[in-house]
Amino acid sequence: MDLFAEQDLQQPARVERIGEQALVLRGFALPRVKELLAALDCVLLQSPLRQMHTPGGLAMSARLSSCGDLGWTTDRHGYRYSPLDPLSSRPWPAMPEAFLVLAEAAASAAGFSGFVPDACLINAYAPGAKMSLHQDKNERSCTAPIVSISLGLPAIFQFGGFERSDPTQRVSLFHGDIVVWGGVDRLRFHGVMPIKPGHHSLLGEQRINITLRQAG
Ligand code: MD6
Ligand code: FE
Repeated sequence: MDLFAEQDLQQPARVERIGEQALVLRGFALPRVKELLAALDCVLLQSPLRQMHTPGGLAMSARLSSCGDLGWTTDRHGYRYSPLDPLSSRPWPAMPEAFLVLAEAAASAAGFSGFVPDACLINAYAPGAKMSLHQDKNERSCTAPIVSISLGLPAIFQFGGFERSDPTQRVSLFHGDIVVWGGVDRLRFHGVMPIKPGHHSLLGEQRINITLRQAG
């Protein structure tokens, strides 16, 4: 495993294994946070964060946006990837180079080489917002890795099994941490506990999660 992969500071990332093919790379994004946030601002000017509803009609508590060739949306008609932002009926903003470079480096540090994401989902959580246990299965491949970047306020991530009722591990995720998982772990149930109130020096009262995927 290349623990030094393209980090600015040539130091090994602190790695925690949470599954056979699931790793937390502590602080992996820290050297790139400035570029990430600048790129994120640019994306969100074009496709702003918005409230979405589950097919069952429930409002999601995190606000969402996307960038890349495909963006993830949900409404009364179901969950899906779409090349167009339903708010603007225009293509989603292009995937920023900074996202691509960091995601490839993180995937490769976690043992998944050649990761070229075509979809990027952005979740923004205010204190109290959460993500219920779910599986990500709208992507064409159910083994390709997902790279998940955490920014801002900390979260308690729940990482479960292959049934919703399976026990979950609770993993704290902090500003700059990256989770990468794929292969045999890819269809595990997972979620985010309600975000605790707090203030982050760069992001204020929110947590941002950026997930990069090969969806198409
Ligand atoms: C979040 N993440 O961390 C929600 N899904 O806010 C996810 O739902 C997720 O982090 C698939 C793979 C990685 C993830
Ligand atoms: Fe997910």
